[in-house]
Amino acid sequence: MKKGATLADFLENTTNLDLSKVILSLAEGSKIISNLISNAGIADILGVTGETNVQGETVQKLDDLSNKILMDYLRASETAAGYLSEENEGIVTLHENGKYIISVDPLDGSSNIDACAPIGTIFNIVERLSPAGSVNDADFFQTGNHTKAAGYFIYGSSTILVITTGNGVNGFTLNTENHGYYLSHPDIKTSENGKIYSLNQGNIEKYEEGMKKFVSYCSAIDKETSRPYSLRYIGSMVGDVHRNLIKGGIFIYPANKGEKKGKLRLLYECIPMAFVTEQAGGKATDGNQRILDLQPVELHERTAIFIGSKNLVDKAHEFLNG
Ligand code: P6P
Repeated sequence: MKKGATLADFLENTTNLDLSKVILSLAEGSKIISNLISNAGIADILGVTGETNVQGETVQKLDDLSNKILMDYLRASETAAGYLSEENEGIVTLHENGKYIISVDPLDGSSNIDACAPIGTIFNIVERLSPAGSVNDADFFQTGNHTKAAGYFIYGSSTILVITTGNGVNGFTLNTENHGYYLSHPDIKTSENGKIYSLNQGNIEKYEEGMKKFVSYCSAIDKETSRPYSLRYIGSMVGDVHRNLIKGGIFIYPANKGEKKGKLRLLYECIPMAFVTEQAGGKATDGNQRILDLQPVELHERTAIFIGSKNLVDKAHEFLNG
């Protein structure tokens, strides 16, 4: 489809009406969130609520607001049956006759809000397994291979929706004058190679030996293979993964001595990012298995993740399994 096409036109030509309504509802909610973020300092909604979420993390005011906005817009879509969020302990039934269930990180990287760094909304959409009525946890325990649509809204120097419905990846930029999403990045493909590695090197002493060797490999001087690579780490998964998707590179949040299963959540961070990355020609594993093959058994379970340029993920595996 040509640059400049609207999100609604694109969805009308690439997916079914019910799924389009869910995605357009998320898009409408993202516009409110984008505006709130841009004006946070003025509207006095920076900072924390004073509560902690199910993860034991401090809830930013904008986390809470974003979560409520997305739930309200999805409820209005009438095709969203259920909702799982980083900010909610349990699942929520939105429409008993809805067809789709949505797993969401409403505002990933929110600890960066006060620093004005890129943050984002990550979403994964599958079909419910139960016939109708209230959704149950089992509806959400589907591998990433069952994903019907996945993507993220990155609130950065511009607001961009990066989305896939299983036939490639496209980016839509929010026009801040007429508040429409327009196709700006058709058919995104990520490079098989990259010269950027993204990880919290401050944790290096907590990493297993193979990870330490991979970090040494990335930072060694070797002109033939354009090393040392550049270390770029925002501390916001959406920002780091999006930059690597566009420029090539690898993002890693490994298991470590302090976080036995890594930090990032399988259902609403790693699966959607893995689905997008694979659709763009990249790779995503937990250091061993494909992220999309992992069978979820808990709503907020975590996993290690190695995601981005295929040859960099393979190189990391060589050191992990060396
Ligand atoms: P660390 C943000 O809190 C987040 O969930 C991801 O967006 C980000 O990649 C990661 O945590 C950063 O974690 O431990 O390096 O600060």
